[in-house]
Amino acid sequence: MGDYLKEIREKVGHRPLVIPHAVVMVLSPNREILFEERADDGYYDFPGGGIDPKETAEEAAKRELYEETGLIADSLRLLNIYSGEVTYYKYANGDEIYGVDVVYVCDKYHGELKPQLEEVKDLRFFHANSLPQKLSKRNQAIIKDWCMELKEVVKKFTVDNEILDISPLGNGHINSTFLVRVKDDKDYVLQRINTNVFKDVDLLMNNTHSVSRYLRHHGFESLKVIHTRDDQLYFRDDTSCYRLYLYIQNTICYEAITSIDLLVNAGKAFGRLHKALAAFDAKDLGEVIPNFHNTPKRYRDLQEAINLDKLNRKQNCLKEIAQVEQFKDELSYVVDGIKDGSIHLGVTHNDPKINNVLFDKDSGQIRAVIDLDTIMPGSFLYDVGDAYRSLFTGDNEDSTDLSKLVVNYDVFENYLRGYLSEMKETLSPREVELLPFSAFLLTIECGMRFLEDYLRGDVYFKTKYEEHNLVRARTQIKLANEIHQHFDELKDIVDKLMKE
Ligand code: ADP
Ligand code: GN1
Ligand code: MG
Repeated sequence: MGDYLKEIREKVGHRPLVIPHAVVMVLSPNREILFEERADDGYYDFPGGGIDPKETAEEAAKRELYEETGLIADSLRLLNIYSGEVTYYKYANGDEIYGVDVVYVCDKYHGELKPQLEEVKDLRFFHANSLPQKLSKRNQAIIKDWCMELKEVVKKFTVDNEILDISPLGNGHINSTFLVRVKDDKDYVLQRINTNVFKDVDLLMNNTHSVSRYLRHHGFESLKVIHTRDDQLYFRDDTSCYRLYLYIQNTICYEAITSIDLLVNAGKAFGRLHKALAAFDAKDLGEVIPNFHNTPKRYRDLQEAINLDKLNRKQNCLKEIAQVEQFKDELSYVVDGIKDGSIHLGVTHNDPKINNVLFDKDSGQIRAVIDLDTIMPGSFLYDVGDAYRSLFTGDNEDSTDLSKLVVNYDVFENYLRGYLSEMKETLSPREVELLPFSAFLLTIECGMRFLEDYLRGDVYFKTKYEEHNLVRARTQIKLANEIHQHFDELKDIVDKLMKE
């Protein structure tokens, strides 16, 4: 608190004051938003503070930004001014305020991020789809207005009706996803494509567009790409690439599944997808992320990150590195099988995580498999294995209680029952043999990927806190160990289902 305010507080105590503030929303080049975790009450706030006498709002914004974060703003743009009820705040020390808050957006700045220790516990950039929970009403309103600025982007697409609302949607780890509500028409999904992950956006969009169109022509509900006004599959501005889909209405998306029917249906959906795509000409598909599920290559990438140890984080994960190490000779079974022909090279989804499947809100039936970004030539085992990784993980991907990461035999059996009902005749003997192993392989691979990203400084997956990727690596490595110890039980289930 500045001296000016301190003096006033000494005279009036805690009673509500109307105070002008200058606030700055700092954006990273990836459009992540800078928040400070307040040292007093743990709420997440934008840098900013009270405007001093004689100071302009803009001067105060720059001063506060520098004091609290060490950053120097090169330019500020006014987002909005907030006042009234929405700005009410009661500080941990009991002081009450109503603000008149002048909020700027800053995407050009320099300097090194350094939190001011008395007021700021932590400083971090957050993605729109993984914002901190503890946000004041005013900060929620600021985010809402900032999302609404995407209106200009939506207008580049063939959408004619008035845009009512734009808000973050879902929990994806890669793209930034927004629900766009429109007057008297269907909703849309706007995505800012993560070009750090998807370097070739033309190739990405051609894949997504051609696969989704193919699936729709073969009777499946699928993503519908909305074209731009100049008939492109995506819109590119100075910094970002955006695409627009129709929102698939009346659906629900789960982070974890409990009902048996949903499981059988999910397995069936991926079996059907594999079958449907068997006739799709794979030469029409580009390899969006080369070596995406090449586990031995993932292992080598991890070794490289360990050797570089760019941020000195290796010391925090020696145990996890050693755990991965013990499996290094088993990582090439699937790539070897593809090479020697004992395993098919099909067209696969490659990211069959359960939140990439939409279920009908009323009937619970599968409606659509979404997130078609990684559709590429691959092994069926990649999808089966990764589906298990995601199902066994449930909503514990971020859990620090590792005892929750266990093999669930009912999940294994019922998903596979659905999958095999479509694919039993197609799978080769080696593929059937490796079904339990695939669950292990994709889980350890995912653990290695989180660990690699932790060591490289969180450059791939969106994170919410410093050790997020390490926590995720731990859950996956624990689960991989569990699966590895229960191959016999899982094999018995496969044998039983193959005889059904
Ligand atoms: P990411 O690659 O970041 O995982 P997704 O394409 O999976 O991005 O989208 C993130 C989330 O947004 C999904 O898990 C789902 O909840 C929701 N979503 C995406 N597209 C649609 C759509 N067309 N209809 C309904 N919900 C969608
Ligand atoms: C990512 O995009 P999303 O959240 O559906 C990742 C998957 C990982 C998963 C782990 C393109 O999936 O490969 O298994 O996180 N997708 C990409 O949760 O890398
Ligand atoms: Mg997704």
